[in-house]
Amino acid sequence: MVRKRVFSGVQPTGELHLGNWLGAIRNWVDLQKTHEAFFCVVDLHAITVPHDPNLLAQSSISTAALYMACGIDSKLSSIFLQSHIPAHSELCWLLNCVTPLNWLERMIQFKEKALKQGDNISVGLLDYPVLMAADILLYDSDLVPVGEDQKQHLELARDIAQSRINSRFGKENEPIFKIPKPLIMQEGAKIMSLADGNNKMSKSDPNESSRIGLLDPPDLIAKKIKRAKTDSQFGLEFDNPNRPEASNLLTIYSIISGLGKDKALKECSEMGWGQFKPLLTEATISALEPIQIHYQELIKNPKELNQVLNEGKLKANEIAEQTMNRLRKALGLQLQA
Ligand code: AQP
Repeated sequence: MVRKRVFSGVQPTGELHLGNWLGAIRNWVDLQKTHEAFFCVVDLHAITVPHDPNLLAQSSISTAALYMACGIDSKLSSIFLQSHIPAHSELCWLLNCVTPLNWLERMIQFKEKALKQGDNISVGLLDYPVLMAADILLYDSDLVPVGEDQKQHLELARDIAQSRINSRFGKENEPIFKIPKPLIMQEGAKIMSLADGNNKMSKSDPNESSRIGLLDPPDLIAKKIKRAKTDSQFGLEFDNPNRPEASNLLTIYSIISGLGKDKALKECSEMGWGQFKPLLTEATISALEPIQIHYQELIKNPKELNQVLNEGKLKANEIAEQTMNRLRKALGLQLQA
């Protein structure tokens, strides 16, 4: 039986955090067992905001190593860097030429990030969702596991593929692009900041205490959880809109302890913050320990890491070129003789 294909990625804009793991990578680990999986380090996305070239190079390798440390197996999945496959940029340009500008101007992530950057906004930031559409469409992906925050971008990718390419340039029984579906995992779909339960946990938040990095040492994890915002009420609970921090921290605990929502609620509904925070700290430290140990082994061996990335690149490039040839031909771009 042909396995369905999944594609996803994280941008190497800093050290991966609990949100990236619980909302994305943790789910990839299961998906790779039943799907043909492509997991990309989306470094071209990372330069849509101001960046330091040395840090980006380091962070790209570190992100790939963290994928593996979290359980992405290079025998089951193709792991590669986006910038190593030229078709991402080429497809982005071709899609740019058919994407209405106002579709991009209404993207929530663009509006939020543009607001933070004042008058220093690049065209790349506006174009981020088109590059993401290119990433997904290149690999004829069936499913794209994303967090709730990326759902709007995936809708855009589907609209571009269907109404701007397949309907205009494809034949009825021969669509150029496969139309991907989002795969939103409910549990952990959105992990919020430790400093404000109404904001997403984010790599680019200037407040480092707002997130737990996957490589944070135990004492730092303890410090961050100790400082995490709380409220004056007793007992932990889910989904009370007036208590976003309680819901967020209990969600984190329910996932990383492996207890699930019902058992975690039963255990913590009568607990004060003073009792709950050490419990969450201990569960977080133990959950991250094996990832950190595996990461240290991987990062010491750059030759092996590069080999994994190279194998991933070769496989990804082959599929990407097949898609590009279909599109180039349909758009009237001459294929090389
Ligand atoms: N807080 C989160 N909760 C759940 N899932 C999350 N993801 C990111 N943050 C959370 C999921 O991780 C995947 C990759 O994200 P990304 O780094 O490519 O982009 P992002 O969503 O913009 O992540 P950050 O951390 O907020 O990065 P910056 O600060 O650089 O923009 C996606 O599947 C995303 O849903």
